[in-house]
Amino acid sequence: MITLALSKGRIFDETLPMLAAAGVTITDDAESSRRLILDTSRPDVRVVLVRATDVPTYVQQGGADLGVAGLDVLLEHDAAVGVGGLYRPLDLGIARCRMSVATRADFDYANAVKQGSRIRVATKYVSVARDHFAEKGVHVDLIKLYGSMELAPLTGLADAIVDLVSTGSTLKANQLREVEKIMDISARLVVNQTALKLKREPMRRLIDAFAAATQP
Ligand code: PRT
Ligand code: MG
Repeated sequence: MITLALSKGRIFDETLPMLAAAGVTITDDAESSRRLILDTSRPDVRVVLVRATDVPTYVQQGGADLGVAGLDVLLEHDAAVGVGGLYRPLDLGIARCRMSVATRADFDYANAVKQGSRIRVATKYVSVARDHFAEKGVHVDLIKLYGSMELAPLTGLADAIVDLVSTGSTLKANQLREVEKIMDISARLVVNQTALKLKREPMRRLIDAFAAATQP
């Protein structure tokens, strides 16, 4: 049995066509059923639904043989617990977005950076943010949040946020503006190293099928 960990939402939706290209279709209705283990058209492949941030943990600890997770999630996971046991062989090119710095329109970010001021930055991505500002030599006080980052500059909790941006409409709706792109983000296929050794052939075939379906 090969177990693939996915998270509900855009990762699941965008992985489905890639799985289909690999000859794997999900026979359970993921949206309507409350099942967390989904059967597929292949008796030797199943899908488990976990929180996006739990995908690396499942794969690393062997709860799943492979999984699909955003680079944002993987980088934070790596910083917290390390990469041991986890292969990250493939950029799937799906769930694309960018990680950026955003501020209120009345906050002069460029000037604050130039002046060497301390900037209060709220984010879920503390590790990526810390590395980014350290590299730029910008002094920051990082404030860890678990969601709704846009609220932080609006309430005076922070001067800036580091968050994912796709269309930009969430920032716009909250009168924030993107002032700096940190990196491009897309989803990666991560693989448990031990599973790859023990189930080499079927795992390789599935990974190769993902590779063939990857968007350039
Ligand atoms: O929602 P939940 O708390 O369960 O988990 P999650 O937010 O981690 O999962 P999900 O499904 O929202 O995101 C899974 C992965 O999709 C992320 O880890 C990213 O790698 C990727 N991805 C791609 C995105 C976006 N695009 C995205 N736009 N993840 C989140 N967003 C959010 C962003 O945080 C912001 O709130 O969408 C909003 C911005 O979108 P625009 O289009 O308004 O700019
Ligand atoms: Mg979300």
